[in-house]
Amino acid sequence: MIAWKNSPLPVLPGNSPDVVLYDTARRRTVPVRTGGEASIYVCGITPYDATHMGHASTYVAFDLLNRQWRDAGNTVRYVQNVTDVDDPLLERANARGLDWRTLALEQTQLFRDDMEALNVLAPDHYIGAVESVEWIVPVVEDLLRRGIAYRVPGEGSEPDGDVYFSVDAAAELDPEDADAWRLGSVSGLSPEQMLPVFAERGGDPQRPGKRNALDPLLWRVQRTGEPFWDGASLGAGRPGWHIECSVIAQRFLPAPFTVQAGGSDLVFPHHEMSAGHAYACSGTPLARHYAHAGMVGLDGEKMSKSLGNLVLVSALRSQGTDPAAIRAVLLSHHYRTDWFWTAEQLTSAEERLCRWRRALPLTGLSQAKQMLAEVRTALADDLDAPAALAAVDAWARSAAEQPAAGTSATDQDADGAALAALAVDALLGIRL
Ligand code: 5CA
Ligand code: ZN
Repeated sequence: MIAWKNSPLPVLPGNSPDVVLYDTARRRTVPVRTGGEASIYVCGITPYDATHMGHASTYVAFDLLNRQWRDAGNTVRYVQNVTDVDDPLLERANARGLDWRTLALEQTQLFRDDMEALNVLAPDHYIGAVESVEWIVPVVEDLLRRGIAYRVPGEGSEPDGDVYFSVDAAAELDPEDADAWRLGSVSGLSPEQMLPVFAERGGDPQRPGKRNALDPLLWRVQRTGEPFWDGASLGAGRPGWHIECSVIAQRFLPAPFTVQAGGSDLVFPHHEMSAGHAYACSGTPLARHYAHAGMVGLDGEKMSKSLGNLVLVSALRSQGTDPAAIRAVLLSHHYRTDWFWTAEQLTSAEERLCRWRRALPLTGLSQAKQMLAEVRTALADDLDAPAALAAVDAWARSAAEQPAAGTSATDQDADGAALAALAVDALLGIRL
């Protein structure tokens, strides 16, 4: 698939320090060592009701990491998927009387437009689940051959032949390997804690014939009325969700890549199982680090397509809201906290951008340099965007109180304005 368009990323004088990041799998903040080559996979949308503030917040969070890495002198490889075939997409398409492909294309385009407006740097590879089916089939065949996957017999309305991943077989692959995947490696949850979450997030613990209730689906054989693909020896069908991201990430990124990312609703089972699949396939961990963004809610509930309590980026844009102000609201919360969207936050963000824009012609070079250094320090500390915004606020106050430029502006002052604008653009993705 094609991604969206990037506006050029400004290059700043000097470099950011290396980032420390909270790693979900280690349950602490760790230095991220990239050796100059960073790589990230951010789980993409299921395109049936595109870009609410929760999605936007997650993509802006990891866009900060992308920008921080680049400013620290890294090359960055960035991959994102689109879950363009899945149960909820098929259900929504049926409800709207649309072909599922039409709905997916329409919503994916809306998402691209929103990402471009929010100034999120585009991934290098933007890959649909549909595009990945032919890569997934041989991987599932191999897992079956090696006894890490198994077929479940049909029962009731379920046909014969769905393929499941054996979490127990995968966990026993190499008892000597300290980096081996075990159930819980990513989420740190016990099986008792996993069970209810698994059932909530697309798993089927009750399916008869499974070896372990937590085994996830790898291949769903064809059902009447559902889309299907040639599965070679697996039979016609479609892939499970976790294997999709696992295979796409392994195909386009090094093994292991630097950071597997997404919202915190993906820690378990999605990232746990994607990591398990990758280790079972390659004997190498999927990623070095796992990073997760907090959940955005509205009126006391998690914002979600299934609940329908959505504030859409596209709806605000069509009402004339400045996308930079939306971005400023998202950045005013630390990426790991859960928070609720309110209209008042948008008003405050608009006022904040006005103050920054008014300060620009007044700043001196040294004030801009100090702001740049403080923003870099804040972002390197687990992407502390609220601290970065506070640094820009302090700069704007000091420029307004002690204007360096004005009636007798010097070249230096013009350089200060240019540097301040570049810093806010390159590091925070906000154009003044
Ligand atoms: N297609 C899968 C990932 S492979 C998926 O979860 N799609 S999604 O459309 O439901 O979500 C897209 C991204 O937004 C995911 O990274 C998800 O974790 C994140 N996300 C979803 N809802 C919220 C929310 N309320 N707050 C923050 N992030 C969210
Ligand atoms: Zn994913």
